[in-house]
Amino acid sequence: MAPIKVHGVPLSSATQRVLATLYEKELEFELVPVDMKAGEHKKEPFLSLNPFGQIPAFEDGDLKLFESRAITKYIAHQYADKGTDLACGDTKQKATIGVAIEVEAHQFNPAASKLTWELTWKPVYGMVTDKAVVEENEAKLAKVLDIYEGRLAHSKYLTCDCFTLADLHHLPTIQCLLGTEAKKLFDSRPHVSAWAANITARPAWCKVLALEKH
Ligand SMILES: N[C@@H](CCC(=O)N[C@@H](CS)C(=O)NCC(=O)O)C(=O)O
Repeated sequence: MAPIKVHGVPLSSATQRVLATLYEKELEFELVPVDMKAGEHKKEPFLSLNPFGQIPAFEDGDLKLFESRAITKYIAHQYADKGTDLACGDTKQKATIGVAIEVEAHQFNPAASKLTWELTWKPVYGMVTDKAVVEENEAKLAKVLDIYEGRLAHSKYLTCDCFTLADLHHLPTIQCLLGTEAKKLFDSRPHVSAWAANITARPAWCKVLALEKH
């Protein structure tokens, strides 16, 4: 049996971040489904894996982790010699990747995830989209994407000409936003648009999307 276990569901953006990393690294793993409708993530034994009751949770032998971005960093470093090098370069390059990872988590993701909730998930649950929230977060996301547009004019990916964890962490929310009216924010910025098209076409990411259909 594969020593790596991911507890989560293929539709969860945070779970997708971890699955994309495992596929990039060409690692074998077991996806252990969590029945969220039954509240399995709020009860034992799941709470022993993540006391905050959120997916994904991760096990590699006796190591147990949660928080998707911490999990991806562990995988990238522990399995550095496997598959795609997601943390490429020297210490200074790695520090730059670290900055871009923080920017995704603290600048891009707050606005992007509010938009995915308003534009994708609320309609799925029969709830009404709040236009004021959409407007506010589109403006916030536009500012971040302006900065990305400037960076991507100089390199193919966010930190250099290699695809790294900094790019990968954006995949779940970008994929979702490209199917909404917020796509216009990407389309209107040529470098951002090319980057988004490039990273969402990666074979590892396509494998994550294929899991949703099962
Ligand atoms: N910062 C966490 C966020 C995890 C998260 O928000 N997971 C969602 C699914 S994508 C969840 O478990 N939601 C249910 C809940 O919060 O009760 C991570 O990156 O792992």
